[in-house]
Amino acid sequence: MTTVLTYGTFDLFHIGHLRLIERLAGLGDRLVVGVSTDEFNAGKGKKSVVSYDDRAAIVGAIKGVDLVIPERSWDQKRADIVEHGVDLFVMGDDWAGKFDELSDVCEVRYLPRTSGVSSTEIKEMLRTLDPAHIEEMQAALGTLTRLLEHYRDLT
Ligand code: C2G
Repeated sequence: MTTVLTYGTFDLFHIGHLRLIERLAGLGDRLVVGVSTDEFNAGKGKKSVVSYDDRAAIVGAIKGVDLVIPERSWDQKRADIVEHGVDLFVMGDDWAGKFDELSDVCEVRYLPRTSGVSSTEIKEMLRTLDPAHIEEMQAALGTLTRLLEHYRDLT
């Protein structure tokens, strides 16, 4: 019985998250996923679009996930590994080397990320659709148009 553990925010759940979870489910018999709480994210200066309860529910419903635990702090990993009898701790390679210090209590591995998708990029796209942003763009367009008209009159 191999128990695998990982952590993440899993905000705006996308194919990159799914591909990672599918690969982790294939590496062991039991998969435990730590989902970062809204308070923990706030401490990191991050705000998720989707609440912790909903992110945890979504991750918990993914085939292959056996247990979802709240991630409340950076330093809970070692205790979680012992508490859940973890054999293999895995993160995407954007965290490469960051958790090597845990290799005295279990195997630590990093897997290649899925390229071309991230919650940050999705948020950026959503931001451009934000009415306030559209207003800003319209104001800038108005200024440009006036400038061009003024320039045309000069020439
Ligand atoms: N991921 C991936 N491919 C992507 C995006 C993310 O494989 N295109 C992986 C990340 O490498 C990570 C997991 O999906 O292992 C979750 O990513 P995030 O939700 O961005 O989580 P993060 O903010 O990195 O939180 O204590 C660790 C933190 O909780 C990690």
